[in-house]
Amino acid sequence: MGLSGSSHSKVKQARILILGLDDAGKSTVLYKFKFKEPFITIPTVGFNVEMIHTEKHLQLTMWDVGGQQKLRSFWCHYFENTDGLVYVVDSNDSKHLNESKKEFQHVLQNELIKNVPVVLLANKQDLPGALNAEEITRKFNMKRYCSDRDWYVQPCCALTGQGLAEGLSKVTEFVKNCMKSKEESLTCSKQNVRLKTSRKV
Ligand SMILES: Nc1nc2c(ncn2[C@@H]2O[C@H](COP(=O)(O)OP(=O)(O)O)[C@@H](O)[C@H]2O)c(=O)[nH]1
Ligand SMILES: [Mg+2]
Repeated sequence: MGLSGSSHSKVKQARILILGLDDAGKSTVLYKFKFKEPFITIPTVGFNVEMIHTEKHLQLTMWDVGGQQKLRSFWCHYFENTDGLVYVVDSNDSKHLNESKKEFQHVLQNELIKNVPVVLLANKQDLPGALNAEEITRKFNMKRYCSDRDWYVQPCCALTGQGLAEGLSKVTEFVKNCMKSKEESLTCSKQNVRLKTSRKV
């Protein structure tokens, strides 16, 4: 998380990672966030990255990283300094839900992702077999695996954009909370340093 711009316009930057299995809809989500238009995606090899302003003083850099099995071992190279995780699930793909859950839990266990807030997008709600948000919450054991962080499960359809604005505003809210508590703990530790130094004198 950093600051940029002149002293008049301090824009806070946050780094958001979009992960999930291949075909879950990550790139569709990213481009719908960015352009609000339907977008034809091709399988992502490597990553896509876009800057998105959700508020005047907050810019999200969103990284959409390829989710094919052979690419998943590269996910961890993107973990450092992550301020928020968007995990995209194809709620209609019952065959791959367990695999998606396993990858999700693997990510959460990483030390670099500790306490990072999560918005899980239960995507493809337009399809008839899609599990709803409650079912996905239960299936992904969110209460247990995300007990150390802010989390939210948002049902959506990335093709039409339904539910995405709510998902993005949750990401923004969580990131702002995190920034606030980091700033508070920084102020706290500065005060402690000042106290310790003044005691020495
Ligand atoms: N029916 C439906 N299809 C979707 C939705 N979101 C994405 N798709 C389709 O799912 C496929 C994979 O999407 P893509 O964004 O490339 O997935 P990625 O591999 O996770 O980046 C594409 O054919 C998309 O058009 C959705 O909400 N509903
Ligand atoms: Mg993609």
